[in-house]
Amino acid sequence: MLKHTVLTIALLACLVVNSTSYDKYAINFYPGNRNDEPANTEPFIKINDGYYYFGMDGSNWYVAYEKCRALKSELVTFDTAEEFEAIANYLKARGDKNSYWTSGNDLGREGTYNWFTTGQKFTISKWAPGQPDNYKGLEHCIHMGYIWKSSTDFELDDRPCSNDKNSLFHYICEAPQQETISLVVWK
Ligand SMILES: [Ca+2]
Ligand SMILES: [Ca+2]
Repeated sequence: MLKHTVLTIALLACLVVNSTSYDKYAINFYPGNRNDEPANTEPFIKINDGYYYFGMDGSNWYVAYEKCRALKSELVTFDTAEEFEAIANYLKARGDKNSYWTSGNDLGREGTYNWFTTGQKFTISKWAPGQPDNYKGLEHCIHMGYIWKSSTDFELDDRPCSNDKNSLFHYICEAPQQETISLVVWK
């Protein structure tokens, strides 16, 4: 949608420029949101530089992914420890100790944990003690939560992606990075 809008503006700009004097009219495009115009990002919540949706219905990993895709987003990927901490702090601030699916899994290659959204390997070390353990050889999808009864913070763990009534978790969807432009017309 955004690309179409930009293209449409660009085409209109060409028409205006072509049909009028170059001396009299100039159109400048600027990246970003120069006047901090409010943008409606519902149902996504802005946390640091990202936009996230917290799905509160219990779903297996595949259903969670489908629900994020239906919102034109993906299950969350933690590119940095800071991003993980920001989400954990947000949940802690609202007293939320639920488990949430992420896009992480080792479905492709057992023992190799990638973010499904980006294809990148895990670079953060937020595993709960003793995890990932691939318990009974059935655990391939990664959730964040208070993993053990003794846990005092959010950490990561592998659990069965589906076919497990004890692994129906909430989920975090992450919207693609937003791009905004400002259009200034001089005349
Ligand atoms: Ca596994
Ligand atoms: Ca596990």
